Amino acid sequence: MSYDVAALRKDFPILRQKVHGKRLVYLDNAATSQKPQAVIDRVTRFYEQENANVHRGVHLLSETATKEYESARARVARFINASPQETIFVRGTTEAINLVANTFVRARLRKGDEIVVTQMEHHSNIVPWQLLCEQVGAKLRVVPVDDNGDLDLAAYAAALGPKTRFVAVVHVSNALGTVNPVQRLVQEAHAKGIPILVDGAQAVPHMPVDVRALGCDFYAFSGHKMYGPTGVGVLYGKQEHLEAMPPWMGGGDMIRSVTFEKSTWNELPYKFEAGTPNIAGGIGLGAAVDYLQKVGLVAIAEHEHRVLEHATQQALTIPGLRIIGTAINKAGVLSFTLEGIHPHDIGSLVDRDGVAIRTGHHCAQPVMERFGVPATCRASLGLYNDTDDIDALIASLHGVVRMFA
Ligand code: C6P
Repeated sequence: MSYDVAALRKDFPILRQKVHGKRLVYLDNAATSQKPQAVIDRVTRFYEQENANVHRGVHLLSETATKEYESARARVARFINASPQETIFVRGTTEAINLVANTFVRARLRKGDEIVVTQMEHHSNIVPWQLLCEQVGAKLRVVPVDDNGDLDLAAYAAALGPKTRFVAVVHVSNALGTVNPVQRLVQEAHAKGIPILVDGAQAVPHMPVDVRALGCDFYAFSGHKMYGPTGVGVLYGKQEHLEAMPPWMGGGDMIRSVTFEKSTWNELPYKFEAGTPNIAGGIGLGAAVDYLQKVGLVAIAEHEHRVLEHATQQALTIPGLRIIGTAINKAGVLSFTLEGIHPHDIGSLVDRDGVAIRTGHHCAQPVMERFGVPATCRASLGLYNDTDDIDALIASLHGVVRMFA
């Protein structure tokens, strides 16, 4: 069956609204995606009919909530080819990375050691490592990107040395759209005995992800960028690592027994889930995964690729437009500047035409510096965007250029 974007758009009630009297053209999916009716309904049904705390009660509602929450976890686990024990519900990518920094990596990092990251990381995959390095006296080593926004693979191989204790790389760059050759990066790190975390925030909504095929030790992503609720995300970790890691946050649910002398920890994945979790969020994420699987990740990837190609061709018709990030293997991100016009002005002007894009440094200041710009405009695609959305953006940008001419 061919990809029916018009039908898919109808699944997203927010897209029916007008913005400043114009059809909403939502091109800020890398920041957060919109939610299909199926996810909205699932969260509503939980609160209307199933709401109770999980893993605690013997009453029917609590049993139902627990069953639904754990069923969601199992479906999310299958979605990335992991086991439920290896699928830890967290608040999002940021929390997942901080968890790994403060448990697995903290335990093995000593003064003078190194953590390798890349120049295209989101702040969430820089700052937790920086904080840890400062506390321990370790160093961050940064692998550069070239003028297209591709990772310098020779520099990556060279950065993995005897002092490297950990690698943290982004799967898909939120600022450039570059898709990194993660499987290769994992193999090269493992060949030197170095564990590796992959930040998959911008990959999971756009392409099939199989954590076992990738071979990575940890994989982090956020529910809200993959058509699920905010406040829920996933840390995948290899079971052997998670078993060996100390807990991070202490509280209810993560313990087996507590005395003032000593506490013992719950089994996986609960050891890392202290306190009442985001139950509605987890159940909503399960519905988002069901939705994504129904549409099909391969079909979504192909569709978004076609729309990105159209966007790239059309963007080049605009005088003074420079695309930031021209890697050969790109996901649906078009970052650009317009000569002599500040990105914030562009963002505000296209908004008047109903077009939502993000402007700024996209929480990736080092990569902005690499390209010599303080900020860019960024159009980022979702499964419901079509070439009409792109044409609306392009027409609006032509208007901006005319206004400033
Ligand atoms: N990027 C963007 O507009 P959280 O906030 O924890 O859900 O995700 C953080 C994060 C981590 N890694 C990457 C590659 C990301 O893109 C993001 C979030 C958004 O690009 C908001 S800054």
